[in-house]
Amino acid sequence: MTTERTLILLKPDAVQRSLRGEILRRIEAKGYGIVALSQRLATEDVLAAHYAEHEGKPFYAPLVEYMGSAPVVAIVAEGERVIEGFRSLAGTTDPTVAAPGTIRGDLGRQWDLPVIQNLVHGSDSPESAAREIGIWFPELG
Ligand code: IDP
Ligand code: MG
Repeated sequence: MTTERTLILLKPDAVQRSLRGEILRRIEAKGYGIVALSQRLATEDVLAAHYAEHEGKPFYAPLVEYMGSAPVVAIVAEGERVIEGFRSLAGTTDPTVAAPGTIRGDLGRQWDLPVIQNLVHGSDSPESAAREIGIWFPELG
């Protein structure tokens, strides 16, 4: 068994639309554990570190602006292959084409903006997870 951890963010649109409970329900129903959870207004420094891989892309500035525009909920979840498993629960990046049954496919809708408001972030590899958990929850490092 490969128990691992991932960093999940409930983005500002999820918080503003009161979808925290619905999204957490899906994470818990899948059987993942919640190791840490906190709602906060992310600083520009945290967002710049978190999204460093996207610097220079056309959606980078609107992405950082959107993520800092209202509180997010940062979560560390744990479980067998949770990194891959949460990405599967979340669905593909664009909610319009994300499969029904996924968080983005069932609940996401805003795509016609400079940045895709797609409710959640999930780490995409063990290396990203370790790096992102260090940014959002340095005390867990
Ligand atoms: P992911 O969240 O599915 O891993 P990434 O490619 O890592 O997708 O992009 C990070 C975030 O940047 C996305 O979740 C979305 O909010 C935004 N984004 C990605 N690609 C685009 C785009 O082409 N236009 C606008 N926003 C985008
Ligand atoms: Mg990504």
